[in-house]
Amino acid sequence: MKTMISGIKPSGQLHLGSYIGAIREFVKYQQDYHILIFIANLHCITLPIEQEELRENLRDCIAFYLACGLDPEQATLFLQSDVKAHAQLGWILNCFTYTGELNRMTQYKDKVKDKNNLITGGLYTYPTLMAADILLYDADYVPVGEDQKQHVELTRDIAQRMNNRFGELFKVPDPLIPKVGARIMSLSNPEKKMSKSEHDLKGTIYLKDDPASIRKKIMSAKTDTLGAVHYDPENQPGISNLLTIYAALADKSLKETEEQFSGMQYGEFKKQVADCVVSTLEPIQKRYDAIIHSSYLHDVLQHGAQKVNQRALDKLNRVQSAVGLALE
Ligand code: ATP
Ligand code: LTN
Repeated sequence: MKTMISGIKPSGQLHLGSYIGAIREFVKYQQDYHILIFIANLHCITLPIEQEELRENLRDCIAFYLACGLDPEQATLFLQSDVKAHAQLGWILNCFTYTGELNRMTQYKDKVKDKNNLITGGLYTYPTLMAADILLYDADYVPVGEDQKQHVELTRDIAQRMNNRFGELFKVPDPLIPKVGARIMSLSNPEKKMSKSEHDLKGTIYLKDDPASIRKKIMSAKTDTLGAVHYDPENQPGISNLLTIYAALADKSLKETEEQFSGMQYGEFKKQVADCVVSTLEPIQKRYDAIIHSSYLHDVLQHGAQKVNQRALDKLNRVQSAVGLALE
């Protein structure tokens, strides 16, 4: 069975983009792959965050993983910082990555551009920690949204570089990007990615939003004056984004979805998209409410970390030894 690994960095509230681009994909794959899904908590402190907020986000993240359908019997779910080898391998990989490579990371460049951000060393070297997350487990595939593709490509470069120098140390992983929904855009500004870090309340559908707010956000989503429901991200980014959301959630192709709504008024189209989002999120929220305060969340994470700890440690030891860090 092939191995897959992915994680979410819950530095804010999870949203429809996190669900469509990531969590839903994890759920789809869990039966057919040996899948490891973690909470990337070490990545959450790369930008300032209050400790109370972070703690709440971690709890939410594991609760949403489960509420969205990840099954701890099939998928291994754990908290990144519970498996100490991530940070340790991250350090080693840091020393085999060039600053020129880190300077090219678009996510980093975007964060630097925002003058409100304090830029830490952690933010800069974040991609090497992500590479460690992946390479520790010899993952074949990394299911991620479009924005993370560049980080997986850097991971491949680091793995190949170290393999060339030290022999076959790491499996070189492939990114796995969803065909539909790899980049859900903001509803209020469809030129920008729906994101938890932008504080774009009107443009972001949070997984915790109640049905009335979801409907309100979708009904007031920015569209255009062309008056035709077409998939044309360049000229009709708002409509194309709504089509993508519907297609992804209804498990249909974009072409089929476009045909389904062709000739419909924008108001009616939006109403149907809203119905689809609400009917997807409502059962998830019910399951979330039922588990959010339970100690089951702890148990799942503890069990997950126990399952992977030794494997991660073995890999770390092998790398340390190959690099010359251990006595013979
Ligand atoms: P954000 O910008 O919201 O902080 P992120 O990409 O930096 O998000 P995560 O929340 O950790 O960080 O992303 C988790 C996964 O969800 C990643 O695979 C990412 O590619 C995917 N993802 C995030 N936002 C979207 C989106 N708007 N559309 C599709 N996939 C997304
Ligand atoms: N960088 C990712 C989260 C993340 C991740 C990973 C995803 C951290 N480590 C390893 C896949 C594999 C993000 O911001 N979305």
